[in-house]
Amino acid sequence: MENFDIEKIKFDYDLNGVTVIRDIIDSHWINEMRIAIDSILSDPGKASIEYTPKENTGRYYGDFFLWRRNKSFKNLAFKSNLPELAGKILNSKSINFFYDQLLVKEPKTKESTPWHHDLPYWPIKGGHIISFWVGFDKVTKNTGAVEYIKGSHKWNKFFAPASFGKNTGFDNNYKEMGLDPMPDINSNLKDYELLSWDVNPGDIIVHHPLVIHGSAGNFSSDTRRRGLALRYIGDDVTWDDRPGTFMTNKNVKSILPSLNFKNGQSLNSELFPRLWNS
Ligand SMILES: O=C(O)CCC(=O)C(=O)O
Repeated sequence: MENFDIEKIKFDYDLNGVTVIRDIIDSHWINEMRIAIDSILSDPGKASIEYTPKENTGRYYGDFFLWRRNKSFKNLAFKSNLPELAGKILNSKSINFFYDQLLVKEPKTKESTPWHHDLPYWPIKGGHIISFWVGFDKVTKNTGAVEYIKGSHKWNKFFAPASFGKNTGFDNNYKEMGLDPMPDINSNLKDYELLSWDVNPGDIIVHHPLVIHGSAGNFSSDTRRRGLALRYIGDDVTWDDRPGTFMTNKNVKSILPSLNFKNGQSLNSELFPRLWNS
């Protein structure tokens, strides 16, 4: 592992639910991934979502499981230092890949990412779950840096997922869960302590599956915001067959093999492969 203070990262992650690690992704990955992202953007996948309505400027593009159709996404997720880093932060003996999610906000994109936490979207349970948000541009508040509510992973709450865009079809899935909606955070911002970082390509943000987060649009006229969230899981994670999770969405299902996992079963499989052992 690189020369950074893993104990400090673990401390901040446990306390705040999020932290930043500077300069951890080698520049060859950044260059390769910029090409890969542009190739995906010019040939959108079957489960991709255009969150920006046609009449608006900019483009907010979302997509899932890119590693299954693009070698560069697979190489970054599988062969970089990230699986080992996940194992070290989570104190897990093994690490499997859960999935990757592309979140691009082109210049002049007004659409925000609503406040949400990730775990309610997912058909899994356990403590060994972590996300790395990797940017391929310099990202600032003006271009849509993700903001996090400090310590919200410890609220002991499980709020209903919010759909990232209108008419995406996901709302119907999420309604099936019957969970309480996220409180109106934007109207009460003074009640919350927010954390966010300007990041350069090479830096990553590490976040907990229950920390509440969201982002504004990309208000720049010329700077892109290409982000990729990589989700890793460890020893104690099992399948949780709750209704309405994002993998029950028909478009997401269309890009996956059939999911025959039973409640409580390990995910270790071709779809969620083992990437690292201590
Ligand atoms: O990139 C964004 O705006 C949101 C990212 C996010 O929700 C995530 O990484 O889980």
